[in-house]
Amino acid sequence: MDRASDYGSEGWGFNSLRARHHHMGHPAAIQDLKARLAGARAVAVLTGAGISADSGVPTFRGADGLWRTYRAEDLATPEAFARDPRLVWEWYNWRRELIATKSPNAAHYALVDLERRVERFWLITQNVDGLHPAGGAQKLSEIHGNIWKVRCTQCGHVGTNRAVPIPIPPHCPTCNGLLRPHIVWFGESLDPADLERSLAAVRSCEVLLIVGTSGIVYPAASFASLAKEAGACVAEVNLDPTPNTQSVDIAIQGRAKDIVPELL
Ligand code: BJW
Ligand code: ZN
Repeated sequence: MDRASDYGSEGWGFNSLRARHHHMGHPAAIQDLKARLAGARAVAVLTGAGISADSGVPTFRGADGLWRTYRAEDLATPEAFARDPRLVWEWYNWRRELIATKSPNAAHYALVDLERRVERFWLITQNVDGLHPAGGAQKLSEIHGNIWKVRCTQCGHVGTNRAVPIPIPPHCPTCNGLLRPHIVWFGESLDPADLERSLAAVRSCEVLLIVGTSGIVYPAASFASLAKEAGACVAEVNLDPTPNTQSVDIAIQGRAKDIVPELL
């Protein structure tokens, strides 16, 4: 048996190319995605904590995601805040202090380049750290809110507050009510306008690029399949496999700050 028939020359090339697209930062996958992004007139991007991990911000479900002994699921709920607003604010003060020292990285900046290059572009971020806007992103929805914004539990007033640490408990400048972070906690609805804008982008894009999210928190977790159903090419950049990895068209394993700039 000669070498060609050994491997089955026909199927081998195709299958290996598809398989390679699921391998670690392989040049073929990067080139394929790069070409698709260059040719696309409508691009949507979904980011999660992984893109900010490269700026030194801990992820939620990583080993460094714990504060004291609490998980995000224990603190990021309206029930936790009602029970112990001081505890929840102490957690946010810890994170505000940490995030205040961090800056956008090459991946955040590369996405700003993409925003300027693509005719119809929308960035959907689950991150509340504000590093996308800090890097210059303009066409974006921060669907889980922003850690530098506060909202009054009495009158609903929303304001920016960059105090680090914020005096606990913080009070509303207009009605003196208790302030809470302007962040979407588990069991709370996303802002309807943000959600609409994001769904429209996901349903009408040619390419959906998903960067650094574990893909388990809804509704963002449904965006990959929505885009796929609408006929988009769906690509994922992540350090590790996720529930999306097997179903996306292009999966690239690697660090956001290394891979995303290479896509432009
Ligand atoms: C790298 C990297 C590097 C690392 N480079 N990559 C059952 C079914 C369906 C839905 C539900 C359900 N049970 C409950 C729900 C609803 C719930 C939900 O989805 N729960 C799931 C856990 C199951 N969702 C909600 O409640 C949402 N609201 C809603 O659905 O309203 C309607 C409704 C209400 C009630 C019931 C049902 C429906 C609201 C969700 C709000 C989430 N908010 C949080 C907390 C904010 C607190 C704060 O930040 O202060 O937002 S949760 C937390 O997770 C945070 C994040 O934005 C979000 C996503 O996490 P992310 O970004 O993916 O981070 P990680 O850490 O999970 O992953 C990091 C990834 O990066 C990893 O994959 C790494 O490999 C990778 N990585 N380094 C590239 N260098
Ligand atoms: Zn108020």
